[in-house]
Amino acid sequence: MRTQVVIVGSGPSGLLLGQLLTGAGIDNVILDRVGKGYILGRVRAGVLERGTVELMRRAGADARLNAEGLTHDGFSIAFDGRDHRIDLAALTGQHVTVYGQTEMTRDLMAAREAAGTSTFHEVENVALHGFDTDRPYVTYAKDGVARRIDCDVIAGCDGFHGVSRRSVPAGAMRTFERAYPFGWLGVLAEVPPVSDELVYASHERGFALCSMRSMTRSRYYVQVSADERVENWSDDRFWDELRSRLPRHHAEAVTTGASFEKSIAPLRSFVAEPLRFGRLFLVGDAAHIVPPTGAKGLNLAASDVHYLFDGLREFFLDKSMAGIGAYSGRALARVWKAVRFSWWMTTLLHHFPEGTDFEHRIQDAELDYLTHSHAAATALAENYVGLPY
Ligand code: FAS
Ligand code: PHB
Repeated sequence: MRTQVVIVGSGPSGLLLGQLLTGAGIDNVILDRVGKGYILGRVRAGVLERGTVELMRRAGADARLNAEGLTHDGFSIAFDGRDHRIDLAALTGQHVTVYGQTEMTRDLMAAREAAGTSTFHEVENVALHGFDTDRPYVTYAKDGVARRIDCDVIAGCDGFHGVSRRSVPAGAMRTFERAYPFGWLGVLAEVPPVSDELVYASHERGFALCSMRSMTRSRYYVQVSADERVENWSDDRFWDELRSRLPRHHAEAVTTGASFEKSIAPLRSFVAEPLRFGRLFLVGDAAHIVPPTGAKGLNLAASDVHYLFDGLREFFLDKSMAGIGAYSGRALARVWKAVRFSWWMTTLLHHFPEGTDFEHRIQDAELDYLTHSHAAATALAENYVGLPY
């Protein structure tokens, strides 16, 4: 088999890139090691930047997003028993859209199927070859049969644990990492959210986040230790702990109910440099990971796709290498600013058990500054809505 671009990974990165390439008449194939059901069963991001929404429009996959996505003009930071609203619209003239990554992925899968473009799910042993030449190819197995796809470019959209980054020769890549001493225990429940905007709560017992997927489906998180196990958390224990970390008026307004998804996500910051290795390009979580505090992971995957698609369109349609040559530098410049913001917001809002009294006072001073300075709130707001591409 031959195609122009092999995309490894059918998550948001791979599907978004595939749709843009198809729309530009650039042939592509997606490979994923799991099935559609497994991908759609993963619960992840919930907040989309304007750039991500625009890419969904360009991908022809924004109909449901426009109909069901919730426009949010602000969010609150709660501490010391009070709420402090960050007015995104007044501070930046922009808003964010609350729409689950699962639904975004579902829409992109439907658009890809409508376009009749190939995705091979439940493949095994994907291996990347010859990407240091101009004749790369990918091998894999499907139903026990070995297969090969010759191509011009490989897009590694296969997430943090994928094969693409691992295929880069030793010494050709630098990585930068910080692990946090805690994770997020998240639940999904068919109950109305406690507020019509998100509430990020900082408390000495730990961080909590009140989010949503709709006005009837809530998404809540509490900070837990890095070694915590989800089986230690009944629904009752979760609701009690969540309410203990919220200001009274929110705690009393929480509608509890049976969770239908409950999982713990570790928190880490990670960046690989560079993002290009000959004809192999790393995209999204294959290249970088951020703690979800700033709602940047999915949105960074989208901006990577924007830069790479620009480059591939020049490469295939204008026969120019300039765009693919600039991809890594352009993408990493935005990645590092989002990594900084996600680290800053995580450090600001979480409780560090090993933290010194000095560090706890600095957190208090940062929150005080943030909620009394227009400049500080504007800096937070412009990062939260998403810096320009
Ligand atoms: P993905 O990991 O989504 O997709 C990679 C795909 O590649 C998968 O389908 C996988 O099956 C496939 N793959 C892997 N290895 C392969 C191989 N060897 N061969 C073939 N296929 C392979 N971001 C936010 O903005 N806000 C959040 O609240 C948030 N919460 C998160 C919670 C959790 C638990 C996790 C893990 C992440 C969260 N994120 C959040 C970040 C998340 O949304 C990612 O940024 C987003 O999924 C990135 O998309 P992709 O780069 O497509 O990677
Ligand atoms: C979510 O709804 O899953 C969500 C929202 C905002 C975040 C992180 C997660 O910062």
